[in-house]
Amino acid sequence: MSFHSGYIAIIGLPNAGKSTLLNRLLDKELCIVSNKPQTTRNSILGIRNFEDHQMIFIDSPGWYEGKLKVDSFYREQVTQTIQDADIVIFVLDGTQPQFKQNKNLINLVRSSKNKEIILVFNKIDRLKQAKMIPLLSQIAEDHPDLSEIVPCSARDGHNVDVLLDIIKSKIPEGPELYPDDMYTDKSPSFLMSEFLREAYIKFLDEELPFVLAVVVEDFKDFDTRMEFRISVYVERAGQKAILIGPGGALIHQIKRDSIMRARKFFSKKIVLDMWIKVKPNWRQSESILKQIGYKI
Ligand SMILES: Nc1nc2c(ncn2[C@@H]2O[C@H](COP(=O)(O)OP(=O)(O)OP(=O)(O)O)[C@@H](O)[C@H]2O)c(=O)[nH]1
Ligand SMILES: [Mg+2]
Repeated sequence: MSFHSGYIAIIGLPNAGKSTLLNRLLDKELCIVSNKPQTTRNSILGIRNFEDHQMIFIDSPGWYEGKLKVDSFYREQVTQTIQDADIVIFVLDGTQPQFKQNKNLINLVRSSKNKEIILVFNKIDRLKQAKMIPLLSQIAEDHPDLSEIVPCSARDGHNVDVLLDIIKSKIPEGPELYPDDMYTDKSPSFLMSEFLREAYIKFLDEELPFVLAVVVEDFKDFDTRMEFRISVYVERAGQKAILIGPGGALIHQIKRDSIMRARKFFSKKIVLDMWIKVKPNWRQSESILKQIGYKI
């Protein structure tokens, strides 16, 4: 029996539902999700093992044409993700299917040769059939280079099994690329910092979650317990005060939420020692981005 394996990139605009879809495809809450755009900052591998094939999904940051140093870092991650892939899943928010904003990203995918491109038309739970069908035929007509168009709901899982079958039929023959007990390339430290960011995005208003960086300074893994020492960087002292909250209320809430999430994910007791620190303009400075763990 031959074995099949391949890399499957998941790309699209911010908030399209890429990370929700990846979690569905993996059947695991690996990636953080929120109703605010620009939640994902790093490309993350999620590996799903079957008897005769291995699917290696790559979640990526939403494509955003912002001017900050950090925005070009995110775009670079998307470009790299596409290059690394055998198959590209382009996730389109079906409730806002604007192709104008997707134009540069579509061109980027087109310029990478020899890849199967699957368009996932997502969030169909929020769409009426009658509205969807003409939209889908228009997309098929305008984009003849698409291998498949799959209407899906990443949130409720509708058609995700169909998508898995399509992916399976397209992954090339190849060896097992990762050990069969491995489900991601990311360390527990990385995942813990993501769970913290997810909690901050949930509890803070629009802007603030995006000016913070979570860095794990120390991590210890025991049989039944994980210990993390973490710094959270913000740009100004006023922001630090907000993150701590009156009488430390917010910091306690964030800790409680992310500890619960991590405990469920790792099935271990979680000990979290967390400090908020100020580093002015970290998003603009290459050296600070490097210092806090962004590889540029
Ligand atoms: N109704 C509905 N909502 C969805 C669906 N898929 C994702 N969402 C919601 O859309 C929002 C964005 O989801 P994410 O998975 O974080 O989107 P993303 O594309 O990874 O976003 P970035 O990481 O910011 O680029 C969240 O509120 C999700 O719950 C879907 O199929 N239906
Ligand atoms: Mg995401």
